[in-house]
Amino acid sequence: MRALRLITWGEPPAPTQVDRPVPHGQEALVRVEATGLCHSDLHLTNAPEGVFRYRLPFTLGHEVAGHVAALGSEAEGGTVGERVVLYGPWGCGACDRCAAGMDNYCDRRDTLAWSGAGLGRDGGMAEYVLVPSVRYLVPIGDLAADQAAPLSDAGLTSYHAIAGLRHTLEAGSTAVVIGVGGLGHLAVQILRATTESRVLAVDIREDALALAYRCGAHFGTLLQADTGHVLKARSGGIGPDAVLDFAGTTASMELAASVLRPGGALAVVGSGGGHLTVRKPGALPQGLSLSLPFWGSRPELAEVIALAHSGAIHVETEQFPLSAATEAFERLRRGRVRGRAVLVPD
Ligand code: FEH
Ligand code: ZN
Ligand code: ZN
Repeated sequence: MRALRLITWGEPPAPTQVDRPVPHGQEALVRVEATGLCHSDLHLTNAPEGVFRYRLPFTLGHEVAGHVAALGSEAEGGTVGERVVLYGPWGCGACDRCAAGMDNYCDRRDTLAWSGAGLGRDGGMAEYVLVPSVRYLVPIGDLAADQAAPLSDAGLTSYHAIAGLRHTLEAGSTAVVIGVGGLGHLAVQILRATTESRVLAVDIREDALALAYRCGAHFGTLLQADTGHVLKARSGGIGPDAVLDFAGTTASMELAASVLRPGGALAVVGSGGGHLTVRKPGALPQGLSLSLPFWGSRPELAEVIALAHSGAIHVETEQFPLSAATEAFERLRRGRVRGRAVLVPD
């Protein structure tokens, strides 16, 4: 079968022919229908040796939807033909966190040479993907694959980040989304669907602000010198109750800290490599809650899929055939993807 594999650190992934996997024991084999492309895939393919603890080679793709093609003899549940999305974080499978479906916060993560499908283990930028257990599969019913796949990472990560600051999102509150890309545009929709907050969006691109409005943002503004004043004014002059930073740069974090209301919450989701100084006494708002959310739990993924089934969230996607993955990577690298890029095996 065809697979896009990371073979050498620092080199682009290579289209490769590999044997179609055969599931044994509790494993399940999924026929891939769509796999989302994530900024983490860019980080992976740019990284020199030693940045990630993963063993090469492996197939990329950690945001995967398809249908069950075969089951190992000891698979507990699962049905051949069932349409599913992969719960992407794969932990040790034995600690309390993994037992609770929170592989994203596995207690033994630092001992593992992988983070999940396409992250040290073979992923879904291929015709088939082998999954260690059906517990990593979430049914999607008749949801389109290009909708379901991004929900397993972009959607789940946004949903989990919002869950961590929901305590600030009461009626009359204001939430700011910095960065309206693959994750941010879903965060806007999830906020509108699950809170009564006023939602303000910030981005550097006009077309991203247009997407934010289509997703239900009450207001959008380009990132510029007076953005802090604009956001404060748009949040009753007292500042937003919560900021979701999908950029994660020093500028975005400092903007968030400069506008947040005392007792507010900042979730830094983007891996922009920025930093924020925490000092007391210091410039950060009193009572600030800071979170660095990572992916989400399996139960949360089922909740995201249910939200999509309810029609509350829709993923803006740009589809590419798997054979055009190089173009998709380049478009993402240049910030020229609207919403989420999705690769479809051709
Ligand atoms: C995965 C592995 C490592 C870093 C970041 C990620 C995210 O893309 C998962 O959402
Ligand atoms: Zn990702
Ligand atoms: Zn674990």
